[in-house]
Amino acid sequence: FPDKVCGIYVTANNRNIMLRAQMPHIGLREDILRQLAYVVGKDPEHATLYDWRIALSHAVRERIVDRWFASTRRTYEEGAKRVYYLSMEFLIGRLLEDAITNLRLDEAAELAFRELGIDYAAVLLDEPDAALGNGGLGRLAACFLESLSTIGCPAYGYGIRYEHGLFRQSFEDGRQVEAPETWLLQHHVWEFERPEAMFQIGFGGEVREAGARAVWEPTEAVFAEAYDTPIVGWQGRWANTLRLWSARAVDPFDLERFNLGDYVAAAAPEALARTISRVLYPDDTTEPGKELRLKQEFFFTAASLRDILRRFDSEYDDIRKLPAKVAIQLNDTHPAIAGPELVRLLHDERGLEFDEAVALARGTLSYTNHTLLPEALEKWSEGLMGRLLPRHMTLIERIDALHARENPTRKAAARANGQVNMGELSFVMAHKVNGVSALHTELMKATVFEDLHQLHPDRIVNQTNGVTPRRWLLSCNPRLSALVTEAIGEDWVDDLEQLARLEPRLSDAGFVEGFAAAKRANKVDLSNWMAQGHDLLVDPEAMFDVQIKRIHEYKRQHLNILEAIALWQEIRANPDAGWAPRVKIFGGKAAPGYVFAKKIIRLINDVARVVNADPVTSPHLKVVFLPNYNVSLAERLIPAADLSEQISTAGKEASGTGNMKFALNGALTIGTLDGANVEIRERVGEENFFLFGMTADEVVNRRDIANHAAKAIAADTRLELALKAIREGAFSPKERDRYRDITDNLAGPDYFLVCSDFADYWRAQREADAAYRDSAAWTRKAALNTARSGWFSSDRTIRGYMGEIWNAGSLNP
Ligand code: B1N
Repeated sequence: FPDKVCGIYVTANNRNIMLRAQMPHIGLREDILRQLAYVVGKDPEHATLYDWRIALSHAVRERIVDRWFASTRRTYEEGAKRVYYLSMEFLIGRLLEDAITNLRLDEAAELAFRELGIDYAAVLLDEPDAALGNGGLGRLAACFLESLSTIGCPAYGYGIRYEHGLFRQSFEDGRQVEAPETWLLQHHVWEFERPEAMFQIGFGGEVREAGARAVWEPTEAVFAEAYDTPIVGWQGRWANTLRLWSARAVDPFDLERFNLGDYVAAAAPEALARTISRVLYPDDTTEPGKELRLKQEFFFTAASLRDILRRFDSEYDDIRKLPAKVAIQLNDTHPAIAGPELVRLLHDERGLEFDEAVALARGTLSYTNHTLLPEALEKWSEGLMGRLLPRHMTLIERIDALHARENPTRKAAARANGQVNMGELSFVMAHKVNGVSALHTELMKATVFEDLHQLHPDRIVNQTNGVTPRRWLLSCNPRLSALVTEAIGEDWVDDLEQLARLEPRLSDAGFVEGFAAAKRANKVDLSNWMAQGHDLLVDPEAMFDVQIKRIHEYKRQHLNILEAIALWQEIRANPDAGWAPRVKIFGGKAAPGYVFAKKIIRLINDVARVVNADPVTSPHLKVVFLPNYNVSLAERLIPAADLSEQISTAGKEASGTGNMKFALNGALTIGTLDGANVEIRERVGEENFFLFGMTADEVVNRRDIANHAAKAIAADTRLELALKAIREGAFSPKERDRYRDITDNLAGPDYFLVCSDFADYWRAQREADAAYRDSAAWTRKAALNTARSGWFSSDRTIRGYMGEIWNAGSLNP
């Protein structure tokens, strides 16, 4: 445990704090009551769940702070290299249970609340999700932060403190309705405001040449104010910081206008400045192309770089040490402006030669690509970029010129056709570029970065994504975790490959029964929750078949619902064929402007209404779309899943991380050879994975076949009948052509090859049915999925980044 834990505290209290640091459960109940009285200001008699939650959070937070200070001190003492993870999104979800798990306070907290007569589970559930992200990219950033702390790698996450995270989703008449999410309305216990860490960030204006250097004189400016959240790792051995920036006006209030009675105009500067950190763009793999988005990107990137250099300056006096002491990871291209901005700081503001500034920046920066979808590859018009960031525009031109000088055979440039290509820019400004699964990395080399890869064959590396086992097994699935710990001890929690030691236990009937019982109990819990909260009655004996992720054509939720329709029709035609009962569960949000994805949501809801009301099929098939899918709902669903739907068009899903969470929790995957599915299948064994569909290469060839969709439909009566039912209004009798867009698309261009993959998907689903009927064999396959998923820990991924990209070490004792 870190020494000098509480050197700075008043001596009278020292002994208690010492004790608490080593044994955090000591005095927890007293601390909760103290916090309730003196921080929340409530008498236990009148405390609400909210009050108890705030009191508990403060009691837990106290126990993190000592470790947090100790970690920072250690980093300074050792002169260690720091890692900075710049990300537009951090989808952290709830923090209280995470902190309690990592400090191992669960039993003490449960006991304390039992003694107090308060429902502990309800206290935990009272916390709103911090939904500062859209999906996989943001959740990955959150898993990485937790792993960095568990490993003890000195690191900071940098992002935006959005006032409103991802919208809240509800359904009206089956349609998605978006409402603003208001996570900050309640007191956010975990953050510390840092008014002293404030930077002025400029936009627009002119560039003035001053001798060899240029001076940028922006016309508009806002303040970036820091808020820090400690992120504690497993067993509280280390804590890092998530620093989020909030925008505020430089001149918050126009008194002259106010005195003239124009109150709205008087408050306008503040409102305008604050819009920068007002809302998260609700995009996942689509490009919004909005000026405000570019402002957000520059705002948080510039503030983070200033902060990083300030911290560097406080320790070192030679800027040439920057790459040795600082590693900055760009989470996709959203912070790509870091390249030119860092060059500007080094060249314009610190007087380094341009070429040296570029070399130092490149040694410090690295870039992760998360998607190859053309619509998600960020490009900004030169007009917009030149207006908002005139100096950066010139620097990008010079970076291109330098790179062309270094590489005379180079074809493309970051600045081309009136646009700035942020992927190209990130590539040339990074010493390493990584993909997020083996397949994705190979496709990067062969497609979007083909030319640059030829020039720099050592720059692209792979780091397959991972998930934190603390949240995604230990805390979300207590039954399975307890079973695992009983079987192999608890070292698996931060050494997930230990799960392999479960394999020999598969010949032990007691263990296998325990595994099946844990899954069953999780399914009963989920059924009860769906009955109470959503008025849905499902049979926990049925197979729970789950697809939870953003709604996107390439993820093909419509393939899944087409199969449900075909199955429904087939059961109706032949109700006594001994069907394996199924509950198809969907969850996910569509970007508000993504019309087709919203149609898919409505179709699923319409199908659910019709199918669930059919007395003939209802013992065998239910369809459920749970609203407002978020991290907390994932934690509830994944432990209860039997079948994990990972059915994207091959070549389109960069990695996926939900796929890993399901396998880890003992669900079998039905999936294509896409993203990390490929690696999951390799590890869990092909006999424990339901594979279907075309490969990435076959997908490309299939598109060249004229009328590929029509041909697939003509060859498959089931598909034809399912499409016909939609077209004839079986699920929208009052508006028969409601789904014309979908059926026309599927029968026509069908770019994502839903029809071409349908027959093979159907076959794989029936194989899953047959496998599920043999429950002993199924349990064995499920347990093998858990036992062989150890490699998918984000600890492994982070160690890969530390070794291959950051050259950073761990300070954990
Ligand atoms: O990043 C995840 C991957 O597991 C997923 O396969 C991938 O789809 C996801 C623009 C994105 N790629 N690109 C985004 C998010 C927000 C935005 O505004 C693009 N998300 C992914 C983690 O590697």
